Amino acid sequence: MSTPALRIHYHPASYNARRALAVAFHVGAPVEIVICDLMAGAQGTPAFRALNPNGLVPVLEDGDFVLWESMAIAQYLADKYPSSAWPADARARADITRWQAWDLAHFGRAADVLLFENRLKGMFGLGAPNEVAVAQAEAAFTKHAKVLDAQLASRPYVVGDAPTLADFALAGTFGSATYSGGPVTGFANIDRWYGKMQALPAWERVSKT
Ligand SMILES: N[C@@H](CCC(=O)N[C@@H](CS)C(=O)NCC(=O)O)C(=O)O
Repeated sequence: MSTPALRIHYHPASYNARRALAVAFHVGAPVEIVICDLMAGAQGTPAFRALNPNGLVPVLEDGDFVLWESMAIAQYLADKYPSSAWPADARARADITRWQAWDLAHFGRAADVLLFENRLKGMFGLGAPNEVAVAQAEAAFTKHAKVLDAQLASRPYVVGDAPTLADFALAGTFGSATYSGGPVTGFANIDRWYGKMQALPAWERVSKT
């Protein structure tokens, strides 16, 4: 019997999809990429909504197992294809999960407001950015980036000496904030770390996918 296909529904404009795909490449998961054309509304079709009722990418299919949410996909692939990106040690895993949770609750929330206000509104004809929302998100992003910058002052990656799922999650968010014109400058440790993340073969491969 042949191994069921491992498919990731992806769009290059989605930083959530890109960070999940970067983990797939980094851990060596043999993923087949299925482009979900967000610009043409493919995420709204009944076939796609049967996979993800939220109508969002990324979605992973592993045979009859369907998984959405980029962090869950990254973790599933990292469990399936073991590597230093998801060490077996309980404390290391808790530390990685801490930063993923922090991204979802704080850092990524601020970055998502900037993405919506500064980029997506213009792209989809939704009007001018709300200046109050932008100012609040910039202040929140700066506050959180200081925390990340301090964490990276004494270590090359967020949790130790090698890139982990925490780095892939946070670098995705940081890249999104850069694209949105967020307040990303002035963080020397983040700059050094983000440069190393961008130079990873998996990250480079995603930037061409
Ligand atoms: N929390 C989700 C967010 C997924 C998400 O927001 N995907 C966006 C692209 S970054 C999307 O598919 N947007 C399509 C739409 O809003 O119609 C994850 O981490 O996977």
